[in-house]
Amino acid sequence: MTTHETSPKETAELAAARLAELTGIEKHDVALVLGSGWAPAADLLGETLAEIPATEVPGFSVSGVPGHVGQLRSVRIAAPEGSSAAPKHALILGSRTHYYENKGVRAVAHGVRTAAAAGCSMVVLTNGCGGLNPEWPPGTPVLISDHINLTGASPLEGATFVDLTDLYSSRLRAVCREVQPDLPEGVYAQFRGPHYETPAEVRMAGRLGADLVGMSTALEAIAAREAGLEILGISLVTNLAAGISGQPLSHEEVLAEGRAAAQRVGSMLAEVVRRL
Ligand code: 8IG
Repeated sequence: MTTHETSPKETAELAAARLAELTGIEKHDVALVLGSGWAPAADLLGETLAEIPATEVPGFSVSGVPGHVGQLRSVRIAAPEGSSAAPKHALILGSRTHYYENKGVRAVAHGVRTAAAAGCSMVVLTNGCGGLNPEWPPGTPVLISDHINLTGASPLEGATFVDLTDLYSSRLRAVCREVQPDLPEGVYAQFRGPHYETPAEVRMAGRLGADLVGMSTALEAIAAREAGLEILGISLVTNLAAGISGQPLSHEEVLAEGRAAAQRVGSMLAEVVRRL
């Protein structure tokens, strides 16, 4: 008898099949990964057709982070007003596995791989992050223009040489700027976490060219590119990075800023997704 190890793609295909069965939606068009502060945006996107605990779908596990909801939601998004386009089906991944949870890179990449297997051609990766620019107060949404992966890890296995030029689609960034012309752009640096940075590490990230620091997104974006998805990345600055304001960082502050900004960034995101 030959044994066969299930590949990440096969696990994602199993998850997508189960998702289709549980939601009754055969194909999704766009996926959204909602990070810290973004969960309330799900309610503004459209009509919820189905909501499923992520734990009922192969490859997903419970999230250990307060403020992260472990639900998968299927939402019907109407076309923009005046358009005759068909409605879209959005798959909202309310749970994200972070690299710092030590569940491995397969768990980190499973959500975007499932999105691709479910038929999505695009993924919107959102996160809450620390900001280096003192002119971006907490509550500022920032388009991710590029990233610096400081985790030392890759979600790809074997000799998989994937091009990361224009990883964060300039086409999709332009759609965002149609909705909100003054939306700033920045480079996102992914640290491993779960501790926040020291002020010296934040200065280092700044010298390397980062404007934003966080603990997600970069590894997911790499896996999404491999899976053939077009990627939109949007950060919500929920705190100034360590040493920028002189104030200590707290997860409670992060959640409070997220709540305060949720309505505003939520409706912006809803309008962006209608136009995708
Ligand atoms: I929300 O200041 C949030 N996530 N690494 N640094 C890092 N991740 C974060 C931060 C931050 N704020």
